[in-house]
Amino acid sequence: MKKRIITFGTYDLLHIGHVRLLERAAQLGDELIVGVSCSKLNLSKKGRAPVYETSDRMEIVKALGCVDEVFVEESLEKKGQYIQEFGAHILVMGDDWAGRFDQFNSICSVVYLPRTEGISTTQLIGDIGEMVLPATGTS
Ligand code: C2G
Repeated sequence: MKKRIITFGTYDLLHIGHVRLLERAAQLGDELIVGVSCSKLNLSKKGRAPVYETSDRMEIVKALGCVDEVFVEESLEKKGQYIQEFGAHILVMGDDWAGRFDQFNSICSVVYLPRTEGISTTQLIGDIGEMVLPATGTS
């Protein structure tokens, strides 16, 4: 039987931290399924809309060699439903969510993987903003 891994995320402005998380998740089993958070969910989680729309983020994640399937994650509360629907054996999350999804240990294994240090979409947006509009010095 194939071991199915499920993970979730927004994956906006895909960066090396995202790729490393997905590659490590894929190594835990045979098939990797990714729930891509819809823009409305991201707005409620992070207080801003993603740069890329949901369908583009899904297409980008699906194009990665380690990803087998993508679907829209509509709500954080539906995780148990998605795990069962896709027959996932392991739920993988970054350790910024450590402990938050332990209740799903009753239906699958829950694994938190360490995040890649020093990079995030929020930080990238800030860095790009500074490149476009360099901070003006006073000297
Ligand atoms: N990640 C990482 N290293 C980083 C940044 C992100 O390992 N430097 C991981 C996160 O821990 C997460 C995945 O990459 O597992 C996707 O990151 P986000 O797009 O920021 O996901 P998030 O918005 O936290 O969505 O249902 C839960 C949410 O949908 C998770």
